[in-house]
Amino acid sequence: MYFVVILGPAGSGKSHLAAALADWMEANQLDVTRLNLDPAVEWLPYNPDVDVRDYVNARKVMEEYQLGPNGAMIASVDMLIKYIDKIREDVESTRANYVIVDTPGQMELFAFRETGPIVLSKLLEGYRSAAVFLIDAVMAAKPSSLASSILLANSVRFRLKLPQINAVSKADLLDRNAMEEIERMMNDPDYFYSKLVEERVDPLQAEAFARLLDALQPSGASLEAAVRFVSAVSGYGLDDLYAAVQQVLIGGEDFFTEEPNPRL
Ligand SMILES: Nc1nc2c(ncn2[C@@H]2O[C@H](COP(=O)(O)OP(=O)(O)O)[C@@H](O)[C@H]2O)c(=O)[nH]1
Ligand SMILES: [Mg+2]
Repeated sequence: MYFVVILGPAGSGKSHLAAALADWMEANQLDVTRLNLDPAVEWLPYNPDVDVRDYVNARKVMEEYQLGPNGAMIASVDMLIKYIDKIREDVESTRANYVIVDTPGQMELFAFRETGPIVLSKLLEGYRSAAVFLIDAVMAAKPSSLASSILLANSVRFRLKLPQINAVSKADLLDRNAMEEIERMMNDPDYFYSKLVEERVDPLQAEAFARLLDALQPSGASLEAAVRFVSAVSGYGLDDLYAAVQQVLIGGEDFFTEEPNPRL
């Protein structure tokens, strides 16, 4: 069993991508389980095979403990710890080759608190897994918001410690030029710096960011340096994304360290 964990800020398209990727994989004769890990979601664009809401439902937690939406979400993720072994058993009993994991809409309440990463590591323990972090096309189109999205992507990676593929979602909203521009910024820190300064970001901060980007992105043609574009609406890039995921899963966790960045 292999796990593909879909991550990204609220509204970045995690649930829709989980649905589209699972459908794409099934259309290519792969066996997929859809796991919804969001206790607060009201509606999903797919039918989950395993659903945490069967164990913990944020709406009920809200009513029962008289909490607001954020409090209920925090309490719900905390409660998931109690059920994660059962959820794991439910997933294992599906005997699928791949598990697509759709994570809570409110990523900050999941990835950056104490219990979210514990829930995830208990779920994934002993299995090969890859994370896909989504950057919303709307956020990627502007240099300063692309920079903050990249910082966020790296923060999540620090927290969850999974091999991570970063992908720009909703690519159907971008034309070819916009994609090339994003690709160029992400692959060329000096160019990114100049675009940030053009946008009136403090040059010292822009320079610090460019250096960080340079240090964080493995050099050359490595898998992780490549930006991917995907669309759940048009299906654009699903084949590339699957290929990248596959490479991570087959290469295992050593994959990213095969070509260490000579600057580090
Ligand atoms: N244009 C476009 N919109 C999308 C795409 N994927 C998701 N959306 C929209 O983005 C919004 C948030 O999507 P959702 O999957 O719920 O995001 P999540 O909170 O990260 O799970 C919804 O209104 C979707 O219709 C896409 O590939 N293209
Ligand atoms: Mg969602």
